[in-house]
Amino acid sequence: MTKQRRSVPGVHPYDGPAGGWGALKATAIAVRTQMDNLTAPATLLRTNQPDGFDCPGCAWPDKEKNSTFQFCENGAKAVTWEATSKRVTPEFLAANNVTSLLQKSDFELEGYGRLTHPLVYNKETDTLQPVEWETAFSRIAEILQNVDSPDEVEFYTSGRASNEAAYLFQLFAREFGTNNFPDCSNMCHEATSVGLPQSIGIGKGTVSLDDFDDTELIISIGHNPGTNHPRMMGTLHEVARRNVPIIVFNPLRERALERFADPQNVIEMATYTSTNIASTYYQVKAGGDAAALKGIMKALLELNASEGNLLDNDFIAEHTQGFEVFAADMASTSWDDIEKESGLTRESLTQVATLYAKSKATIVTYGMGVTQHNKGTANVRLIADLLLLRGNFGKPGAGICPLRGHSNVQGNRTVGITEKPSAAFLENLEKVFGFVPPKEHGHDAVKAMEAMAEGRSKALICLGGNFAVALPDPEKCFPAMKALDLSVHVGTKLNRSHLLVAKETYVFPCLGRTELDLQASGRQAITVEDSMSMVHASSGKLKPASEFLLSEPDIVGRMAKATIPHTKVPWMELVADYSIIRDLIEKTIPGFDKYNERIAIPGGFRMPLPPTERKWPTPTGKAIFSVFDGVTEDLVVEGEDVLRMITLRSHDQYNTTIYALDDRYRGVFGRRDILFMSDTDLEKRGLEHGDLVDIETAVQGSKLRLENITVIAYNISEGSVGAYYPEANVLIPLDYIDKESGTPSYKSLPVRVVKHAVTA
Ligand SMILES: Nc1nc2c(c(=O)[nH]1)N[C@H]1C(S)=C(S)[C@@H](COP(=O)(O)OP(=O)(O)OC[C@H]3O[C@@H](n4cnc5c(=O)[nH]c(N)nc54)[C@H](O)[C@@H]3O)O[C@H]1N2
Ligand SMILES: Nc1nc2c(c(=O)[nH]1)N[C@H]1C(S)=C(S)[C@@H](COP(=O)(O)OP(=O)(O)OC[C@H]3O[C@@H](n4cnc5c(=O)[nH]c(N)nc54)[C@H](O)[C@@H]3O)O[C@H]1N2
Ligand SMILES: [Mo]
Repeated sequence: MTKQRRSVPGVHPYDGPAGGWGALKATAIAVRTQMDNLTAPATLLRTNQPDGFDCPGCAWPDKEKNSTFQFCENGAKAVTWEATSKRVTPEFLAANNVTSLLQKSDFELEGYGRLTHPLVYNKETDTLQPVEWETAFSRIAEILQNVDSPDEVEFYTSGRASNEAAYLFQLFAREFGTNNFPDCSNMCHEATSVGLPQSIGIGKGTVSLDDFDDTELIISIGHNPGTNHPRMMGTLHEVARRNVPIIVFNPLRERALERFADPQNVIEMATYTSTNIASTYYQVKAGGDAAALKGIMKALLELNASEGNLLDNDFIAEHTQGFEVFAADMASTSWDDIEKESGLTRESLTQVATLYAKSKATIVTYGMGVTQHNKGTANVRLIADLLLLRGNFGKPGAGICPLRGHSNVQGNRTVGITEKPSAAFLENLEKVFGFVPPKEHGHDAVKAMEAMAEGRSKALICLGGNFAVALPDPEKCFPAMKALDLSVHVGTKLNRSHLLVAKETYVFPCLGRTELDLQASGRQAITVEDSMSMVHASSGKLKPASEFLLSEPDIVGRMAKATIPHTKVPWMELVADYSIIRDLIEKTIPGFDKYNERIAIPGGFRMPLPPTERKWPTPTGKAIFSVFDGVTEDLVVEGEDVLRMITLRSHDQYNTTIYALDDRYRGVFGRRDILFMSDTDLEKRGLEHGDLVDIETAVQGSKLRLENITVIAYNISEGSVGAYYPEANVLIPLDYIDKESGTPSYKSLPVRVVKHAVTA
């Protein structure tokens, strides 16, 4: 029986499947509002084509590089957003000072369009104004040369940067003398980068797209592909149509995981039908996955004890260690604790174990719902444990599939963007370039911001991104940005981090993926690595948004050349021809043999993934079972009224970039000031659908609050609530992190929700 509810402006239940005609319509709108009608079709058709550019939307790979255009609504939004005909001109910036721009929303700021000129902040007029590139570089060099220690400078990377730009950026920082590399990965899949090597020896996924053709079971935990990896929906759709079970663990009912109409499927489009995706949907509690995973494994061990032969004993004996201790921990974990913490019954978890025991090849896919918790790293190891029990590595149709974020975030790591470089890599740099790189590990994202807030770091150089808005706790981060001596931002569009100006601030506009990159040796291609470790070339064709733009490698190269007086790196030669950068990557990083030759092949090549050959680059050469202590992933806060808040991406956003104010599949339109809550939790608090509420952080010592939010009834697990990122970041303390990986726990903040006190 559906409940009679009051109507709330902008909230209308969405009953259709995800995808379908709605997705086509949304694409048409994205094109119409951002681009010139003549260039748009040709541009979109070049997305992910052999001679085209890699889609900046996400890191999901492409089935066949020579195939027809793979349709994706949110990829189209990412492309049209970059290829927009709107511009932020010097006249616009003269007429709108920084203080007034800071009053605008993130949505409005990026909506003004592409940056056209290199800019410097003028304190007197409080405006950003054009500056000559070389003037800017020499002033930046002067400031950087005068810091007390290179470790007072932070080098931030957002995962859109190409391998070539990222490699030059790390070379710049390391020759300058620091390993301070805060990056977006520190807020994203760091738990994977830290946890997986401990289990299987490498911090990357092990599946390829072909594995989805052979798999017999998919377990999907904590990711929302309908919005964030829409091209994955094509794959899941195919798998579901083969009647392969897809078991979902997610506190929210995400429509695309329930039902999807593939816009490439002519019959579904013509008949308005769709395909069910999840075979079973478990609405786990936010932060309850460790308990759920332990429950599945405990049940599997119990079934194995009674029925026998349900584990891959040969695999466990030959390839792993630590099984006995692991099994003892499962035995001593109580079903009561598992049920309470996961919100799921023993019966349900045993059903999953039964299906898992039947499957000869299983893939586990996961995203931010797993990594962004206090024990995110331990969660990732639990997923590896589950797969190890039945030998689900190194055979067709099986493996682990972390869904990466930014389109080249994985590549950035591979080419050296890490605050914890290996000794071998540093030795290679020294051998090839002849400078001595710093050995001491540097700052990750949270540590960098803490150092800035405490005045230990004085300068910040950002290769893309929106650092201060992406991190939690703006109350701490925003003043820290303003206290810097210098901030430099390389970006395509204006955002809040650019406007939180330091004593001196420069904003540099760069070429985007879609644009033609011409250097002294001719048209350049860049390379990226997708979620499945495929490295391939990308090259844009569009006329750049302005004649003053430089490419990212060019900006980094010139800044480095100006800053490091006796540099050992021939920066301008590298900028003139990116294939020389690739040669240097090949010389200093394993796995890039014949780099230039192999990217000439459409589709590129795969980076080495030893676990796919059942080789385990761990200290002992074996895959390792680990023990998750207890069942709780996050800080325990006493009190019946404490809820777990998830921060979410809407369908119309790319991280801090808000394309529009709708979240179609969740039935929210034209607004983002929403809190999703279950009927039971509304009732418990005497609240009604549509009430105004205030949210208070329930972490001890914190007074963070977010007021005037509209709470709406939603199909979300009891005890969990959801709000939009980045607005809800005001509630998350900066040090509320997974200690092992440093990742902020954006996905299960303890909060209290009270009715908004109306002041007269
Ligand atoms: N269009 C678009 N594409 C994107 C992005 C974007 O913002 N927009 N961002 C890119 C980036 S950087 C990233 S990292 C990825 C992010 O892609 P996702 O990993 O899909 O990220 P989120 O939107 O944060 O969604 C997390 C999902 O986890 C669920 N969840 C939350 N808490 C829990 C929990 O405790 N347990 C479980 N099981 N589930 C939970 C939420 O309900 C939600 O469905 O997408 C990339 N692609
Ligand atoms: N509460 C909460 N907070 C979160 C998350 C969450 O789930 N919840 N997710 C976290 C995650 S997973 C991530 S990855 C971070 C994202 O953190 P970031 O990567 O720092 O943020 P983005 O919003 O992706 O950055 C957007 C900006 O990038 C610039 N840009 C776009 N394209 C290009 C380009 O081609 N080159 C350059 N140089 N610049 C470009 C534009 O100027 C744009 O304004 O946020 C994190 N923050
Ligand atoms: Mo991310």
